[in-house]
Amino acid sequence: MTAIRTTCAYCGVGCGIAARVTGPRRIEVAGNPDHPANHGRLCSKGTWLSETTGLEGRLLHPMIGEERAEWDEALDLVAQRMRTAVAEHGPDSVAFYVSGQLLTEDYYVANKLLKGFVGTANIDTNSRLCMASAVAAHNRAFGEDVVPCSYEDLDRADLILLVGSNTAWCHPVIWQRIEQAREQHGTKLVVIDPRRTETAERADLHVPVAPDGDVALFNALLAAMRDRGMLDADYMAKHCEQPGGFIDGLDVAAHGLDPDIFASLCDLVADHPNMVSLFSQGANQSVCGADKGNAIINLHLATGRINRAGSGPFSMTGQPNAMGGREVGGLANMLACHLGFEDDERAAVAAFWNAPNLSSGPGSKAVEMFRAVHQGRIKFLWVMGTNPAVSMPDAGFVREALARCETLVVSEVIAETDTAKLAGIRLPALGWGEKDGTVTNSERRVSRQRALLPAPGEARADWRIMCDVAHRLGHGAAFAFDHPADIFAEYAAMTRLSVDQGRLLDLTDWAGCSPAEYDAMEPFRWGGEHPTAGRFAFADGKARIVAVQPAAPPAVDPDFPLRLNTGRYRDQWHTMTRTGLSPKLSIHRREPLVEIAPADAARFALEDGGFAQVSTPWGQAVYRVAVTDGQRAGEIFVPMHWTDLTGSGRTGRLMHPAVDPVSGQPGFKNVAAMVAPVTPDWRGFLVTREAVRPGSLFWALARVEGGWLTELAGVGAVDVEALLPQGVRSEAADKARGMTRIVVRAEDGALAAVLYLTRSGSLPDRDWVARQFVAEDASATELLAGRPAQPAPDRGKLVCLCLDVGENEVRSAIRAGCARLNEIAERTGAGSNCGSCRPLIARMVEEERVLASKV
Ligand SMILES: Nc1nc2c(c(=O)[nH]1)N[C@H]1C(S)=C(S)[C@@H](COP(=O)(O)OP(=O)(O)OC[C@H]3O[C@@H](n4cnc5c(=O)[nH]c(N)nc54)[C@H](O)[C@@H]3O)O[C@H]1N2
Ligand SMILES: Nc1nc2c(c(=O)[nH]1)N[C@H]1C(S)=C(S)[C@@H](COP(=O)(O)OP(=O)(O)OC[C@H]3O[C@@H](n4cnc5c(=O)[nH]c(N)nc54)[C@H](O)[C@@H]3O)O[C@H]1N2
Ligand code: SF4
Ligand SMILES: [Mo]
Repeated sequence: MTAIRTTCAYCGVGCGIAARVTGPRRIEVAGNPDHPANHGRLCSKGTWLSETTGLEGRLLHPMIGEERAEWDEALDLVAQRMRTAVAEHGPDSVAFYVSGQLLTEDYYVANKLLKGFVGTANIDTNSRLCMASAVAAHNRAFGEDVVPCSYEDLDRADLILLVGSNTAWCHPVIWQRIEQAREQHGTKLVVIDPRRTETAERADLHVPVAPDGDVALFNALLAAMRDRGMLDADYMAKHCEQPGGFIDGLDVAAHGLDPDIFASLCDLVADHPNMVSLFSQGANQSVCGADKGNAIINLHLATGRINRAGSGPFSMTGQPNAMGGREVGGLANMLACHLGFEDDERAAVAAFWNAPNLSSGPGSKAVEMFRAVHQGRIKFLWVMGTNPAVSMPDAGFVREALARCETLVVSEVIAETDTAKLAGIRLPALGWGEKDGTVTNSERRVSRQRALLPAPGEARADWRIMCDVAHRLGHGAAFAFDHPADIFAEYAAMTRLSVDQGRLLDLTDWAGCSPAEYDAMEPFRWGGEHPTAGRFAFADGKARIVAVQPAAPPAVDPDFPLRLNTGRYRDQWHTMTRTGLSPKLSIHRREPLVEIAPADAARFALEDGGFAQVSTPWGQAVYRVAVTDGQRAGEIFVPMHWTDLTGSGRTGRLMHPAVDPVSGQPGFKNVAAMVAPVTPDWRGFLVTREAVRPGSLFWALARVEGGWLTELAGVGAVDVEALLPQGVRSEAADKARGMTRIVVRAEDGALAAVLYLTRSGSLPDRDWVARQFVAEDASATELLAGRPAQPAPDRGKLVCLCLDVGENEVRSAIRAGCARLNEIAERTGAGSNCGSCRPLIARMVEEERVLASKV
């Protein structure tokens, strides 16, 4: 069995994978030691890709409404609807909403078709929700959307600032690289985040910035460096344009932080000229996200900490191909190859594509686009590789827009996503492990994704589906691609236009590459380690320091006095359509929590482990309560992952649609909100073979081995019949405690469901019940009792997914004297494979140290 080298499906780190096919739809995944992005490392999500290549839930055939259709019929209908919309309402009545999870080849075709041939720039991408502010900041500072750093800079930096990034969870392999630099090189780490995340816990300094306080903070930091004589006047004179008086006018006292913390931050920054600032959604997803990006970049420019080893402002990309999408013009305000809508750039693009109909100017950005759909101005919308019914702000409104759209086409790998359920036409796409193409990671490194498995059902590559429609629209000649290599070869040739315009994006070495060369492609990085080292992309070759000023904080609404922050869990990916199918990845967090400070929990009468409704002017959602001192009073945090199909904690419905005026990116991290306790009459959980959606006051669906675990709580009578499948039931009830336990067996004796409900008592250990569900010798008596007859040693919650190590085993090792992560790994195995649990183990070491010191 030879390994096939490919790239991970998930985040923008872009880890190389060596995968082996071990059976029908079965693969084994390992890190590729030769890939420069990860040198063999993978996090939990990459490691457990093997649990997501089955056919469960897949969309395998084109569907028109609820009817299965032939490809020809579906494609004819898509083309006809597009043609009619254009003929009756003009090209701007057509829109595509695409994704940083498409491959570069898909993205290139989507953009060429819509902007070049349909004649509208109404193509935007979920990167608008993700990277748009960083793009805007790059354009303003560098004259082009270029990341001026590389991963090697992390190995050489003496100080790393993480701004608005939960790196240990969201870019875990970058995190491991940072950990290695700290061990080997003594690199210092600062985390700037309102929450004390697992990332922040591990830092030398955690700076608990106020929500959206980053511009004030970085401006004050710049003023402090000015006062300490740390600015690099020489560098600025040679390489920067700056607005007169901007730096001189900055106020060092305006940081809004505890003065001691600010002083420590200034000392660290002053003492370590080799500094990298990594930033992600705490910076980008803000109504002042572009200004945050420029505030960070300004500090680097003014101190000359850029374009040299170990230094620079480094925007991390979220999705696997957020960067590739930006390169081929996935955003509504760009053309392909980093070109804009200036006359000469438009003319160059029109000539290269031989495009009769190139759009004359920018199209609608995501939030505007869905507004136009809602108002009926957009009649035809094609969504590919994204789930806007969940992930767009004000998702309730977006659902309404999708439901009323005359023609909604969705290209998906999964049959029933929240968005796909609203589509009139569904087209089955090839997924990760089935498709071929390229992705570009955070450091501009282009890598191949390669097919491992045959196409399931009738699924087709996204680029192929669009080319088939282009043919039907009469544009066959411009879309005569037979292989993704043909598309890549054309795109690479097109980067000549970028070079001609003085831009840095240059893939011309790959122009006209053959399919054989494409197949053999090794990961390569455009622009080298520091692409802006020679010059910046403005005509004068200089960068721009941008005069950014902090915006006034929003007025406090007495009805919604809290600031709601949202983000990610370590082992779930966005709307959970794929990671939600993996039992391993579902262990870490099985339900959505509202994290709240102890003082606020007291103030709003919330109990740890109870339930709370979070409301905003836009909607409501119900979560389990987690009281934590990682959260500051006045601020709460919820995950973005749960949807109408997976539970009551549907965060997208809570988000305001306010956007950054420059970038159009929504402010997902700072929404006015309120919490209130929810007191159900009963609560419980259910394990079933098929997913059940109780729709009760609180519920959350999680994958377990062999089935699904549903947490639920509600008021009034429990509709047990609606929850349980057919079969032979045994039941135990304890009226006094209002306890009901039901075990259902199928005709053949196999366990079909287990339900536990209680009004006031405690509930059995979920992990134990879930294990019984797949155990050969599961005993109904034990299940009804809610515990094993012979209690096994309690292993505690599973910590290490790879080596199957529980919390209590880890704690015993610590108590037996293991203090370093490597010792614990050697002793128990925990943290020795993917390493995603290492920050959690580090937290336990710290907790045990505190406990021991109290004795
Ligand atoms: N496990 C996992 N990994 C992922 C993803 C996933 O879904 N799951 N998605 C990928 C994608 S597409 C993306 S974009 C990235 C996102 O990666 P991250 O940006 O690291 O993730 P988030 O959790 O969205 O937000 C990061 C942090 O910003 C903080 N923050 C909130 N407001 C502010 C503020 O005003 N200032 C500052 N400085 N910080 C603030 C939040 O408290 C949060 O801890 O992750 C990628 N990796
Ligand atoms: N509240 C809140 N909301 C947020 C964020 C936040 O931090 N807070 N973050 C925002 C950010 S940064 C992002 S990136 C977005 C992500 O939000 P989405 O892009 O909506 O989330 P995903 O679940 O990744 O959706 C990808 C969809 O594409 C499908 N898919 C997978 N592979 C393929 C393929 O090859 N072809 C096709 N056609 N389909 C495929 C998947 O099944 C899935 O339904 O969410 C944004 N929304
Ligand atoms: S860090 Fe994890 S999710 Fe991101 S690319 Fe690497 S293995 Fe995949
Ligand atoms: Mo993202």
